[in-house]
Amino acid sequence: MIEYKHFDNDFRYLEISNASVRAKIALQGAHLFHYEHVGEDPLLWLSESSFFETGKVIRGGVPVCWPWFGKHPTNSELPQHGFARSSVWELLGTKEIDEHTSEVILRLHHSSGSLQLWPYKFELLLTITIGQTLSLALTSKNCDTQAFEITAALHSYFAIGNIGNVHVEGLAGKSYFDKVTEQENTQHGNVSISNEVDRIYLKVDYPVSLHDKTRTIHINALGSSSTIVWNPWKENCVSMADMEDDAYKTMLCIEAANAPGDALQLAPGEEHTLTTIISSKSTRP
Ligand code: TA6
Repeated sequence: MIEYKHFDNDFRYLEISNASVRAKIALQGAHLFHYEHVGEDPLLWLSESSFFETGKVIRGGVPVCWPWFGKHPTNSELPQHGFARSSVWELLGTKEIDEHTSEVILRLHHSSGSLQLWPYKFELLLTITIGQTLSLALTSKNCDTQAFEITAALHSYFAIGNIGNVHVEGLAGKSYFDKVTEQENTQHGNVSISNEVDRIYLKVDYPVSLHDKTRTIHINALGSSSTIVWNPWKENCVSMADMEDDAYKTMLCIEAANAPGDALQLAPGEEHTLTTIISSKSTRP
């Protein structure tokens, strides 16, 4: 079943439930902010103090960062991670594929507002397939008469038991840009987190796996060769209005991306799809 819902302030979202999963998608940002297998803990992390307000970004789930990832390369006054996550998308269609799988397709295209921030005509489609496996496929199409460059990320926040007990497998030997130290580095072994981590790994061979005490989450991707790993750690959480002070303990972002260093050029009429495919396996004895 797929239903339209809204919060008291009229902030609209879709609630999806089928035999296997429950999910919620805000129309603002085409933002999947809840996903859980029936009877299990949510797979995606959502901040207890997230905003659900027009124009404010939801903290958690899967924000769509587009058409630039991170700070705008030349104009620091433009919004971090682009405008797709704070724009209201149009619901293009929904489908019950089978009793365990639902599909939602959302669309964003250029408007007078977007052209002021980014001077190109585009169409963006996000197809979210909600089943035992979760997939998000973001198709960017150049509808302009000139080529443009984009960077993008499906900025997935994963829910974990405790940051001290998790590690990320699949990035060993990969080069990364460390945004905390602003240095290039190479990953040795698995990634464990014991302080602020904000890294862009390049030329990644998916899948990347997040091992927690009671489950392993596999993150696969297509049309992506970079992965971001982010945990803000304590001081940054304290300074953020939409994160509890200790929120860093229960979340980790692992993001399929076309990050700076892996930017895409799209010629007029050309399109590209960035997909992340997420599955999990319980490791409870
Ligand atoms: O993906 C990691 C990152 O780019 C970090 O640098 C951090 O700022 C994070 O995203 C969250 O950004 P936001 O704009 O949502 O606060």
